[in-house]
Amino acid sequence: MAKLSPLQEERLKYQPKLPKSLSQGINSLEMTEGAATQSVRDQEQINALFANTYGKPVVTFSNSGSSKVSEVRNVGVILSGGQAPGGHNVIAGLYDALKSANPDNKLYGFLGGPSGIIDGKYIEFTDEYINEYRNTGGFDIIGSGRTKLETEDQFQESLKVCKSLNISAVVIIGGDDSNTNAALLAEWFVKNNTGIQVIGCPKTIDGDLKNDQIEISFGFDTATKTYAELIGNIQRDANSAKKYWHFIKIMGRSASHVALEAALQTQPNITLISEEVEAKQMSLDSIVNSMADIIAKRAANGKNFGIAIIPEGLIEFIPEMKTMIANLNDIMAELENDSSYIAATSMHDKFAIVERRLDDVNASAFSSLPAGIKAQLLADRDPHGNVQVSKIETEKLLIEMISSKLNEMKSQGQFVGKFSAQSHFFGYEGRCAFPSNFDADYCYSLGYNAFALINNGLTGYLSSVRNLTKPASEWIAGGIPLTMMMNMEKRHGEMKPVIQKALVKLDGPVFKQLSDNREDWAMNDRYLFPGAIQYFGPSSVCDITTRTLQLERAKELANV
Ligand code: FBP
Repeated sequence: MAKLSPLQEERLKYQPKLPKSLSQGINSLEMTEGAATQSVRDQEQINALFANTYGKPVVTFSNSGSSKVSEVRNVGVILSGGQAPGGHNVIAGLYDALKSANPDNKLYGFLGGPSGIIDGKYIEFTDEYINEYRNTGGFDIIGSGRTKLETEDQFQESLKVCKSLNISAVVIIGGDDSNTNAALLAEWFVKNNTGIQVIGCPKTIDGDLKNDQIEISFGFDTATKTYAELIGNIQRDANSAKKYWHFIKIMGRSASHVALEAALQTQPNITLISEEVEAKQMSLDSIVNSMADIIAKRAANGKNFGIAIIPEGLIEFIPEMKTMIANLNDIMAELENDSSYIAATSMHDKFAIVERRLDDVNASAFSSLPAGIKAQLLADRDPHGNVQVSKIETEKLLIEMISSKLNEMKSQGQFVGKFSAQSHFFGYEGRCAFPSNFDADYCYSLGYNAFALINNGLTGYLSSVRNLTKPASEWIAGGIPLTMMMNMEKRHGEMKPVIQKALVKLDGPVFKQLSDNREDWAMNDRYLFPGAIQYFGPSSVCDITTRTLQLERAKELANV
């Protein structure tokens, strides 16, 4: 084993907690089925596309008290999409459950994401191999990737690989797009009588894969605590030097859950929430004006500093930008094979081709942007057809526009103080952090539970562990059908079945906490300094969950 840091050494010894039902024996679980389910929208289309896996019931596990014999099974596992703290523990939980069910069971890890199952690149896990990765961050145990599993050829290749390893179940650990892949593969395996099961696990730091049965995706807890630590540190710096405005863009591809949670943990002066921008139809100019207004008011109070939080996905929620990007996505799908676009050597020429094809109003929104942002908008889409928002420097765009606005205000005789800004992007800093105790326990339970679903013969299900604000022993383990979370959306210019993203609810308790306080936080510095994640020490600091989970669960529990 390579030389380890002292924290690594200690974390390897941590034994993650399990829900009581799972800790009493994987072979003695009793499964209770709820009523038949429906997809969140577009029921007819989703039912037609998933004829074999649609409408299945939600299931929960309890301990039956009597142990059954478990047949020998080989299982394959895939890590898919962006890294999220705790992925290694999902695999460790899955491995421990599988070996405890029957020591002859085998777990194979497909390498480099979904492409591993197509190309037949894998490893077989052993105790020695797994043990090194317990309670560590990252996905380096087998690597990850964003290959989209959707074509007949890919499914055929996956089947060949599974047959060659005698694999009867595949676990896909991923976000909304990757679990859409899981649903498609599950349906194809049933339709073709392969006998191979597919189970998903809810991963993403973005926190947007959630519903009544999935209270939170794993990784959100650790990533938001990591960003909150960094924001707190910057707030101290800003409050010490009193000379900079810090514009901090926070990861989260689409929904603003991460920015909102980090804001509740730190109480910065300004927090933009993309969902609110869209609901209030705020244009880019109106966002700039309202931010410039706060900056000028603080300057009038002698405060030429502050903290502004910007969600990564903002640009796609600003109405004129959203319409333009939707138009642009369709055009980019066509331009992939357009010889004049491919041959254009300068960005200037590419912009001209794109502007000619965009509808008039979208062309003018596109051309109003600085060249750097335009180039970022034309960059390759991810394999699911999404703009790669992590590469769009909205924080810099806002600084530039606010700076001009403040100059304009100054020229009209208004006092605006001195505006000097620093930009930051927090994303990769949090995706591979050592999982918090919460994520370490939650992930281990999700993996363990994934095997329980397999052992009970299910396919097309997402591993679900609920009741998460209670101690782990009271968590409820079960599964929900993947089709229950699906609807039809446009991808790469075509309508496709996809898992619906959960956006920030503007009438929910989490956003309310921000909106009730933000005027106060804007002018009076109410900064909180959360500090680093603690792994050892009093439970009041080591085992706390996120504000999001606490507020959402408090509302749900009050409604029961
Ligand atoms: P997943 O949805 O796959 O979990 O990815 C989340 C995320 O971290 C987003 O927050 C971010 O926009 C994206 O991945 C960046 O991905 P990449 O590093 O592949 O560009």
